[in-house]
Amino acid sequence: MRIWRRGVPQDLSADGDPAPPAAAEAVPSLPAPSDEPVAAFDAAVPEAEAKDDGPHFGALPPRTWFDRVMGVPEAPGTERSPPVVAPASVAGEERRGWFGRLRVGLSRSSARLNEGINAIFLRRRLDDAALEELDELLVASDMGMGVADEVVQALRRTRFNQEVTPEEVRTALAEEVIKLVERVQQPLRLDPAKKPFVILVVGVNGSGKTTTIGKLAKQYHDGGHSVVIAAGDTFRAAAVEQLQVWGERAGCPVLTRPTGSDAAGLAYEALEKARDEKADILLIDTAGRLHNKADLMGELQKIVRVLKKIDASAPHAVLLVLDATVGQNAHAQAEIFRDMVGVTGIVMTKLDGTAKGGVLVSLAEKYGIPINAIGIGEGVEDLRPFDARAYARGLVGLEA
Ligand SMILES: Nc1nc2c(ncn2[C@@H]2O[C@H](COP(=O)(O)OP(=O)(O)O)[C@@H](O)[C@H]2O)c(=O)[nH]1
Ligand SMILES: [Mg+2]
Repeated sequence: MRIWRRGVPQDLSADGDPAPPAAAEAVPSLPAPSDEPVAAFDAAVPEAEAKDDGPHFGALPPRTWFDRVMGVPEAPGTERSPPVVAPASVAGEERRGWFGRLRVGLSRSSARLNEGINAIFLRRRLDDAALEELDELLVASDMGMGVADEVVQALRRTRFNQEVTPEEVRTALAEEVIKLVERVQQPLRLDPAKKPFVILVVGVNGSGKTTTIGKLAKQYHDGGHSVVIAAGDTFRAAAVEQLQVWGERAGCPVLTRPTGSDAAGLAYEALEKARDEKADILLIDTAGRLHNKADLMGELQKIVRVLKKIDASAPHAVLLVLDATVGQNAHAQAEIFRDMVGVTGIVMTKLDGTAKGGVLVSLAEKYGIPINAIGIGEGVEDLRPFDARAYARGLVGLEA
């Protein structure tokens, strides 16, 4: 195994004494959302990962239901994130400050909702027909029937047969969304008693696992924690290279093995190494796509098993990374990974690239799994703890 530190490969055995870890009491979780930009980080993420689908172990079998849920493309290498372009109405908006950027990020979702709300409620009484149209709009926006019914009932109770403005409907909608998603607002909390605090990152291919690990590593490192990264997606060469670049930027060692190696073996060595070095945090990347569900489950469960041989309480967090652009497919993914390996929290990525940002609401309602953080872009500052109010107001296009 090789360990990469600031891009320089070193043999683990010849690594000498590690630097003492930073004070453990600093920054127990991701920084709270604020309008202050996080440490400047302007470099773009390399495109290699998006282009190179990496080697596969033999030919892929025909697509199955599992493949569709897991986002396996018709032909390898065809999956793409949609381009991140804000609609013209907000394109000029200053992209500074987290709340502003969140609002811009969610603008595809809010534009779709608002067009619908405006069309229904401009100079119109709140009658049965209008409420029915609103219900349909909300269900179509991926928010789920629960929130649709709540909003419709709340408006029926308070405003039936009165004139309502689109603005009032938006505000009522935001309040209902806040109520629903507040329950899952829960930052990823580190436990300083667990050293290292082991974070296993799972999710389908392309959901944003590697990028999220890079962002977390940089934020934790900048917050004074010592971080070790295990490049556990040994299925794709590009994933390893991508993590090495992130590790170099974050100033964190990245443990790697050649493509096709046993990921559980790597995870085991990484935990031993992180322990020896008295690292605060170990982040473990995983492959998102294997030949089938049994292979994927086998690999993830093996990783968990070997970690427990060293620390029976590890992994201390299992983060499921979900791509918001897949819409309702996120539900099936949540179910699969929850049943396969257990999930302690969700990171929802790419809320900036989709009109389906409402899926977070139905996910919260249906599964109640904590949402630890959301991603609204590819830069390190684009990952923050989930804030129910900011999200809800951004989703309907209101100021935070
Ligand atoms: N727009 C946007 N792109 C993201 C976000 N998170 C990840 N990505 C991009 O999604 C693509 C796949 O991410 P990657 O981390 O390689 O996914 P993995 O296969 O799960 O490890 C990359 O091009 C990332 O830059 C996000 O929050 N917003
Ligand atoms: Mg990856």
